[in-house]
Formats: sequence, structure tokens, C-alpha cells
Amino acid sequence: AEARPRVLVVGAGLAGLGAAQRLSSSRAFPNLRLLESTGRAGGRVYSQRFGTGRAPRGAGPRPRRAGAVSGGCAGVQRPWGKDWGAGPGWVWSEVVEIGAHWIHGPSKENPVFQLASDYGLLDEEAMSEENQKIEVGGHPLLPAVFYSNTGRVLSPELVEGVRNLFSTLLDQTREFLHMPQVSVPSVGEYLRKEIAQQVKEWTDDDETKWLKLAILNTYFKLECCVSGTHSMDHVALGPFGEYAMLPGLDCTFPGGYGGLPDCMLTSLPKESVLFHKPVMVVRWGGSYREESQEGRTFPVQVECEDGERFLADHVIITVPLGFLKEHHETFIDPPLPPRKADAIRQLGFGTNNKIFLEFEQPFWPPDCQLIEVVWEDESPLVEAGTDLQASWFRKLIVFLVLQPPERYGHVLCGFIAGKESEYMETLSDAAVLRALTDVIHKLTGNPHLAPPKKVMRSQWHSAPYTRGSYSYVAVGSSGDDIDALAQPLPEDALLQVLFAGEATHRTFYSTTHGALLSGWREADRLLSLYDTSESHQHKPRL
Ligand code: 6YU
Repeated sequence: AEARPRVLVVGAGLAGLGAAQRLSSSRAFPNLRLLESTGRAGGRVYSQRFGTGRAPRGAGPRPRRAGAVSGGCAGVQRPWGKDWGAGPGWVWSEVVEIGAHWIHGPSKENPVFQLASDYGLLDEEAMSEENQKIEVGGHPLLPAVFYSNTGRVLSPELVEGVRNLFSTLLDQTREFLHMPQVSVPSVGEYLRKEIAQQVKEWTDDDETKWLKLAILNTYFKLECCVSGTHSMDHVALGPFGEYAMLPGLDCTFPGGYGGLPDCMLTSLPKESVLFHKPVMVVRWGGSYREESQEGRTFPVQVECEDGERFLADHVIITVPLGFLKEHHETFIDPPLPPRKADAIRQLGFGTNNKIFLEFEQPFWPPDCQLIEVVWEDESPLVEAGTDLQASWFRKLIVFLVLQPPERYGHVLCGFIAGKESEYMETLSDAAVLRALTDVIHKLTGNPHLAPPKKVMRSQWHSAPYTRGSYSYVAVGSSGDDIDALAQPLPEDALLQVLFAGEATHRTFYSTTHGALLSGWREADRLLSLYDTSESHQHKPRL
């Protein structure tokens, strides 16, 4: 086995796990190692426990939703929630998603959906044929309530009209894909230009006009969460339509998204995965020898922060684009060719965070699953303030109500993108709670409403091995940059250094299925390099 190619995979997110799983299922690669910087698998797929639901005294056993699954593959138990406490009035915590939330487009073509179904991680509704056929263009409609900062609830009809206008304009932005020229560089500028035109034709009174603009501004902020960017002015217009959507109504994992990487991990030989092994530098194009391996040289040497070194024939790098942006000049030696370094600099990688709030009692109506927030003094046609300290919380414009309440208690999951989100990461939990309590007092018009009893948030920008949430095609870059990033090194087909990860998938970037497919792509690239007959020599097919 020692004569067969040695492969290292850097990063145990879905891309790294996918690559490792595919390679380890071939007998051509018995010498496989996966090096992960943190203490867990999953990367930006990360489920944690939150909330302390409490049953009333005298309540019976804790209810479970019909059709519930308790989680998949052998050796991995992911129960719905954890009960503890003796006597009447048990308490529990539930699984929430710190990172990826939904399977976008859960249908046959989506490998995350397929794998999760095979592992038994999804409920019957998500797996149903009807669910797989539904096409909502990435924006499922949930029963929503629209609160304004003036303490009033906005009319659903008014909001619906504005939302339809916004989604029509957004659909138009995807039509520039194959056009040689675009009139403005960014999605944001295009939308604002169109809105400025439309406003001239509005016949509403002034107050309604301003309100409609304020609602539109909420949709700009929502779109920043979707694209993982500070401003839609940073998202390139021409390539925007290249992001591909699959059919299927977005679904979640009843036992947590983290069940997927956990199951993938169990299929790998235990000794092949090393946690707490941050890679510091990947050296390639060399001739490295191990003392115990006389005569055999390896072109790749990977050195970890703790000084341990690994030699290999091939390394698949799956670290996030955010990490590469910060470290690529020292992380890879010799440095990347200019085309690749430019792609890393030019592609976008922003921040989208979640803030979970648990309430003793809901302030929203029982059937509400989504809370949208409108700041009536804002408009996409008026430059926003830049004082982060004074107004960061204005960027948080949507809360999901975690369902069902019998399972979660009264928990909201807020989404916040951009520089405001990065600023929020620097605050204490208490400061976040204070600011959001103020916001909720404004929205409800009730300054005495009890504050949330618990808060938890993600901090993806501060995470040293991620440095943000996901990639987007920024102004000044295009899908060609994604392909350039995905190109292996060196260019003469030796495949010493390969690149996977969501940011290397030209049409599914920013998603879990993009990540998984990119890992498979690089594994297949290696598999097709070798003659996979049971020859004990490793012979590249060049
Ligand atoms: C999806 C969703 N979703 C919300 C939030 C986030 C993301 N995504 P990983 O980072 O996983 O793995 C790399 C590993 O490498 C990691 O473990 C590191 O620790 C390790 N590493 C780093 N440096 C290292 C070193 N030096 N040495 C060793 N190891 C090292 N995707 O499908 N559905 O609902 C969401 C969401 C808050 C943060 C998401 C969602 C994105 C996915 O999570 C992400 O793409 C993959 O998990 C990445 O896997 P990976 O393996 O590549 O990296 C038009 C247009 C619009 C475009 N956008 C539309 C789509 C919207 C995306 N949706 C997002 C929404 C949410 C809520």
C-alpha cells in the first residue's frame, strides 16, 4: 500500500469530506489523510443546542412530531432534543443551525438531498415527490408579519405588492448573463436605477411612496443575507444569473444539518482523520523524502501550525475563500500563479450571521413563521448612515420563527449580513441582547415587553479558519475567476495541489451542494489520473 499515491485533504467541511469519502471508497487510495483545523467535522455546517423549553407542571411526556426521524447512519445518534431534569416540568434544548440552514432545491439533482435521504436524515415531507417538484426561485413564502419601527404592523397587501416588484426586478438582473455589456456594474445599482424610474410613475400619496421605498430597502438587506455581502452594490450584475437554482421546496434537517457530516465521517477510516491540525503551509513542486521511506520522494509537503509535517503526492485544499484571502501569500509555497491570486482577491466573500433569541412568551401571532422588519425612515435611494455603533441592528431585517413551538419554545432566528454583522460579532451577548430588546420594543410599540431570556449568535467573520460566511461574484470578477480558483497546480496535469470548496463551484457557489460537488469533482480528477486497476505501482495516466 505504501507505494500507492498519498493524498492529503485539508479541511473537513462538506467539500473535504466528500473528496475523502469518494477517494477512500477506491482501493487506489489507501493512503489518505484528512487534516482539520478545528475539533469537529462539518465546517460551515454546524448544529448546536439552544433553548430551554419548559413543560407546564403536570404535562405528560414531551411531544414528538409525527414522522420524526432520530437520525441516520450507524453509530451517529442525533435525537430531536435533549430532555433533562426530574419531576414535573421537564426542560430541554433543541438543535439550531449556526451555519447552513436549508437544503436549497431538495430534488434528485441535489447531491446533499440525495445523501441526506440515503442516510435517513430527512422527514417524509421533505422527501415527498410533491416537495421536490415545487419551484419558488429560492424564496419560499412563509406566513409573515411585517413590523415597522414605528410600532405598527404593515398591511400584507401593501408589502406583497412591493415584494412582487422587487422580485420582478431581481429576476431581470439574471438576464444579463450573456450580454457583452452591462449598463451598471452591480446588481444594487441596477435595482436602484429601475426603482428610481418606477417611483416617477407611482400615483400614491407621499406617505405611501416613502413606505414602499422603506419596504424595498428591507428587501435589499434581505438580498444581502442571501448573497452574503455587505451591499448589493458589491455583487456583479453580468454574472449574477450564473448561480443556478434547483427545484424543490427548501427543507431542513429535523435532527440538525450536522448529522450529514457526522454520517460522512463515520464512513472514513478513523485513523485517517486528524482534528486540531491547522495547516500552516502547503509546499509543492518539491522533492521531499521521509527518513523511513528510502528512495521515495514526494512533491508535496504540508506543515501544520504545531510543526508536524506530512508528505504527499497530492493535496486537496478545501479551506474557505475567506481563509485564502487572508493567508494565500504564505499558505502556499511557491506562491500561487497571478491568475489564481487575482481570482482570490477579486471574488467576494462576505458575512451573514444568525442571532437566536428565546422568549418566555411570543410577541408574534401564533400562525406567524417569519417576522420582517421595516425602518420607515430608510430608502434604497438615500445613502444609509455609516455609524455602525449607532445603527448596526438596523441591518437585521428578518427573523424566522423556529417551528414547531412545541419543540423549540419561542425562539427567533434573525439574519444579519455585512459590516454591521461583523461589528455585531465584536459585541458582548449582553450588548446584543440590549440592542435587540430596544428594537423589539420599537417594533411592538411596547416598551415593557419582557426581553428575550437567552441569546446566541454565530460569529463567522471572527472564526479564524473561515473569515466570513460564503462567496459571491463581486464587481470586477466573474465565473471565470471561480474556474481559475478551481484549477489544479501545476498546470501540466501532475495534480499536486487541487482546490475544492463552495467558492470553486461556478453555478452552485455559496451552497452545501456546491461544496459537496466540488469535493467529488477533485476526487474524480485524481481517480481519473490513475490507473485504478489493482497495480501496486502508482502510475499517473498522463
Ligand atoms: C446551503 C444554507 N446558509 C448560512 C451561514 C453560513 C453558510 N451556507 P467549510 O468551511 O465548510 O469547510 C472548510 C474546512 O476547512 C473547515 O472545517 C475549516 O475549519 C477547515 N480549515 C480552514 N483552514 C484550515 C487550515 N489551515 N487547516 C486545516 N483545516 C482548515 N448553504 O446550502 N444552505 O441554508 C446555507 C448558510 C450562516 C456560514 C451557509 C448555506 C453555505 C454553506 O454552509 C457552505 O457553502 C458550505 O458548508 C461550505 O463547505 P466547504 O466544505 O466548502 O467549506 C444569485 C445568487 C445568489 C447566491 N447565493 C444564494 C445561495 C444562498 C446561500 N444560502 C445561505 C443561507 C444559509 C442560511
